[in-house]
Amino acid sequence: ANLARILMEGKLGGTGRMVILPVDQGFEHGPARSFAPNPAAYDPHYHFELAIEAGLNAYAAPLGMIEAGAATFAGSIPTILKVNSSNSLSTTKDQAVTGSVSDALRLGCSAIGFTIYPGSEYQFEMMEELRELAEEAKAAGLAVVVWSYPRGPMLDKVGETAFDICAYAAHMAALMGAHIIKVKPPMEPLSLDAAKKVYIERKIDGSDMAARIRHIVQTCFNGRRLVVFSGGEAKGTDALLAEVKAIHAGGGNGSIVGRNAFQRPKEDALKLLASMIEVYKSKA
Ligand code: FBP
Repeated sequence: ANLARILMEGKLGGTGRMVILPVDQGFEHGPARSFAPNPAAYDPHYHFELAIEAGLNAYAAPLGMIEAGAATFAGSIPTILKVNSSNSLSTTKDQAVTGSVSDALRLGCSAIGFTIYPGSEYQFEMMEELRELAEEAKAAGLAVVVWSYPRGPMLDKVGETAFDICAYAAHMAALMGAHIIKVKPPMEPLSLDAAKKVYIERKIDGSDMAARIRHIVQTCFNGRRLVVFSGGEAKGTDALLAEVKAIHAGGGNGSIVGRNAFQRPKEDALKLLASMIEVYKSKA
């Protein structure tokens, strides 16, 4: 029922497509780097309002952000409690558990969100933490959203988003029982070295973004699990919409876009989100 709530909410409700607003960048990257471009975004209420006004499917954030808006916005939009977090002062590729299933239930959330870093020195601990939290969340009727971001000593910056590595990470999230899988947009690597350590031979088409997305969908149990793609650093509207069109054409389920939405003035963000929704509503 909670997964259905996310899928039925907002302007894309019932289409199988989703746009979600994630705001954990204050934790992951720091407050000024995240919110100084649009200071209204320091206020947790701003993000609830943005997601609600834009007609999004859900809003995802760490405990403090959800708590700060829960009393005012309870029941207005499905929320995803991000239950682990990293920060840019850390030198390790790991995250701390910063929320619980009982927090999610107390705050009326529809899902928990959890990051794994396949490839990191801490990947197995992260996966074990996810296993426990996902079991508890599912027993309580909550959906499980997994941010699966490859990183660690084997991978350089290019390898982290190489499409077969990205597909590998998405598949592991599906194997861990995620209902919604979140990965970065898959790229054709310029350097194959990092990727080759994992896959000796590529037998799949990665010629363009839609083909790469199609492969990610394939690895998410041939579309039996939902997969959404993050927005990344702030970029121009045209570049973002081109990516969204490729996600749609490749059969991806949608976007989970933070900085590209909350770092611009609200009116611009609402326009951008409306255009993204139009793409996902159109015939693929
Ligand atoms: P953006 O759309 O701002 O990229 O948000 C997506 C996201 O997954 C956030 O939830 C998270 O804070 C951030 O990207 C992490 O990115 P990275 O690990 O590359 O710093």
